Amino acid sequence: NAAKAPAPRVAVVLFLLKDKSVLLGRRRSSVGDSTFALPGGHLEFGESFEECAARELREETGLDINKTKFLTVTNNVFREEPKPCHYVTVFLRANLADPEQLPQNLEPEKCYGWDWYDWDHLPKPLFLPLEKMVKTGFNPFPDH
Ligand code: 8DG
Ligand code: MG
Ligand code: MG
Repeated sequence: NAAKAPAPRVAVVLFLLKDKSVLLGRRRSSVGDSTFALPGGHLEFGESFEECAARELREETGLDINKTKFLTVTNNVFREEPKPCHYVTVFLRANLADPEQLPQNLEPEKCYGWDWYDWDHLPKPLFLPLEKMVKTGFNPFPDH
C-alpha cells in the first residue's frame, strides 16, 4: 500500500580501509539480517556526511578516523522486508586515525561482531546494497 509506505531516509555508510581490507559487521536487524555490512546509520539533523560517518563508526565500534572522503550514492528500496523501507545511501571512505586501534562491538543487539576482510575475499552473504556495488566492479580504495 503506497499510501502507508514510509518516506525515503538518508543513510551514511563507511568503507573503513586498512591495507587491502575493509571493516564489515554481520547485521542483527530486520533489514538484511545476518548479512555482512559496512558500519553506518541514519543521517541526523544538521550533520555533514563526514560527521555522520565518524559518529556512527564511533558509536558502533569505538574507532576514530581521518582522511574521510565522499565516494558515491546509491538508491536502495527494500520492498520485500517485513517492514519495507527506502534508503538513499551515501558511501564514504576513511582510514583509521590510529592503525593500532581495534574495533569493539559496542551495539551487540545490532551486530554480531566486526572484523577486517580482504577486498578480494569478501565474506558471503553481503548486505544487498553492498553486494550490488561489488557486482558492478566498484572499488573503494584510493588507487582506483
Ligand atoms: P542509527 O539508529 O544508529 O542511526 O541507525 P543504525 O541502527 O546504525 O542503522 P543501520 O541499519 O546500520 O543503517 C541504516 C540503513 O542504511 C540500513 O537500514 C540500510 C542502509 N544501508 C545501506 N547499506 C548499508 C551498509 O552497508 N551498512 C549499513 N549499516 N547500513 C546500510 O544501504
Ligand atoms: Mg548506528
Ligand atoms: Mg548501523
